[in-house]
Amino acid sequence: MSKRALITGITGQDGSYLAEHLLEQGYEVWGMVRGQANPHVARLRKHIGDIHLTTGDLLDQGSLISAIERVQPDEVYNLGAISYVPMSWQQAELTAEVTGMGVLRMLEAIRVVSGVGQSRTPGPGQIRFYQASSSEMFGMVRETPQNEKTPFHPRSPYGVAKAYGHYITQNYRESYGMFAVSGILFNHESPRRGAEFVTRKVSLGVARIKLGLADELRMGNLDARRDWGFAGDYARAMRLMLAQDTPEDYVIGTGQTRSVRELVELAFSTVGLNWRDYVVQDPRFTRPAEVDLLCADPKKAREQLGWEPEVGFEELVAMMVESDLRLLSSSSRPEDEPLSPDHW
Ligand code: NAP
Ligand code: F7E
Repeated sequence: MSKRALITGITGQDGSYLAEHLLEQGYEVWGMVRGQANPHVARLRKHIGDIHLTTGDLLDQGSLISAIERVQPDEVYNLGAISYVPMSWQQAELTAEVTGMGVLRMLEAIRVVSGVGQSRTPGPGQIRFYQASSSEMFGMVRETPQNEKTPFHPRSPYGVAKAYGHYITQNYRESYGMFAVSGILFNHESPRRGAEFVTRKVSLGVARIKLGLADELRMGNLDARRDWGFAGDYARAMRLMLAQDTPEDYVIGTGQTRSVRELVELAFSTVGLNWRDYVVQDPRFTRPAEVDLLCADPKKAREQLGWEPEVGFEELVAMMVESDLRLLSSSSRPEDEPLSPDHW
């Protein structure tokens, strides 16, 4: 019998890679999608055919219970979130509801449908739960590199909401014996990354300039440092966490940190241009509070999961720039089509 997985956030970057990976592993894959005529669903169907869909919204407890009742999953991957950090200052309450409270709602849906409570603990065939936690929880870091024991100091409403999701996941594991794990993932990118995030903004910007469609790229803080990996590698880690005998939390990252300046320099150099001729610093893209430095210590994942990233930073940046050059050169792209994450 193949395993059945339910993925929230399946229309996002990670949802697509995880769905592909689980299909390769022989899973029956279900995605939870929200909204009426959500345009992201058509894109998903076009690229990943062999999935089942059910409706639900992390803001709506009843819809999550219905989704779990309908799908009867072996595993739930909770990837749904408002994930763009700057938006979390503009819509802090919504971010808390979706990114934070949404985790509690999904855990409750699993608990209620499974009939788990203080007097009844989960059995061997219980639903396993993965929470998409984030290195943004480390925020103003207390130590470098960051591991599973590093204390949190989130710097945005997004980071605070993710910290709540992390702790409530741990709490349901400890309170009810649920198989619930929190994957603390550092930044991971791909040609499917949303255009608002810095790597994709840069790869699209470089491609536009190279093709003569733009003559500058406006950026925020070039000094911030991140541990950037490839999203496809991180999807493998999610499944491995749920395949262990006991539920534990894991840090997933490459262990290398680069500045936004290094990212920009490398991306321009892949097309033979000097970034200094095109990049303009614009205070509109700086944040009320910044996370200056992130760098993972993925030792536990390496030793216990056998997980290693396969795509390095240089390969990742080249992959993204080449993909955007092809995308922008494509004659089939209508002139008025927005350059959004819709372009996979
Ligand atoms: P993403 O591309 O922004 O995708 C977010 C997904 O959440 C979309 O599928 C979106 O669906 C869904 N969503 C938004 N509001 C929802 C709601 N109210 N109910 C249900 N679903 C909702 O994010 P990603 O990069 O794939 O990241 C996946 C998860 O990992 C997120 O939780 C993110 O916070 C976390 N994470 C990401 C990174 C990273 O570097 N990528 C690192 C650490 C953690 P619609 O199509 O309906 O909008
Ligand atoms: O910013 C700096 C910016 O928006 C990275 C999400 O997936 O990863 C992501 O969050 C850095 C920041 O990602 C621009 O100030 C400079 O220091 O790509 P980003 P993020 O905020 O790190 C974590 C792990 C998540 O969990 C999140 O969901 O780049 N930066 N100039 C800029 N960033 C953007 N977006 N745009 C700029 O122009």
